[in-house]
Amino acid sequence: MIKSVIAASAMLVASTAAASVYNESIDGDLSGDRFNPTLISVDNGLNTVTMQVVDSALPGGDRDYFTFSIGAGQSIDSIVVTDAFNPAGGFDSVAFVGLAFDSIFDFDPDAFTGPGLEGFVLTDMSVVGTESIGALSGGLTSLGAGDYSFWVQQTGEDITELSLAINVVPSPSAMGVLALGGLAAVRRRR
Ligand SMILES: [Ca+2]
Ligand SMILES: [Ca+2]
Repeated sequence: MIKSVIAASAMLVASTAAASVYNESIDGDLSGDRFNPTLISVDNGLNTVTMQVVDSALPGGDRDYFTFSIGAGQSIDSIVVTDAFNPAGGFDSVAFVGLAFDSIFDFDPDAFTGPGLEGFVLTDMSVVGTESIGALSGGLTSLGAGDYSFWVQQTGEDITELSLAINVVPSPSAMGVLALGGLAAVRRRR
């Protein structure tokens, strides 16, 4: 029975998979309205969001906002900018990525002031491929149940295409409850 509990736990971990949960080239442009971000759904595993932004300082520019919820028993253990490049082949591949612990973004992107911005990264090559959860969250290493919103923009005239990979895992407490539940079941059956 202990073996089967361990096997069940291993399956839980193994069931986590990488998935593209939103890609603007397929799913359309993400919202530019910070009070109405595009709602996406994430699940355990690697959730990849791919978008393009350009020139938010001008009327024809494009900001992207999206939001999602992390459920009870889940947490985010890493956020990585997996790619950032200029599709036109220009040099400017650096965009701004900010995070709020909310389903909207109170922070005003034009005045660059206001509450709600927990942290941000600029997608230069020193950031691409590296763990950014701390920079985005004000130093946290794990983000638990709640609402989260991302704000992505580019203040240059070249398009930046970038991908974010958000890794969602069963939270340690949920794993503990699962294991304890399994052990309790073992004990009951003896
Ligand atoms: Ca976009
Ligand atoms: Ca947009």
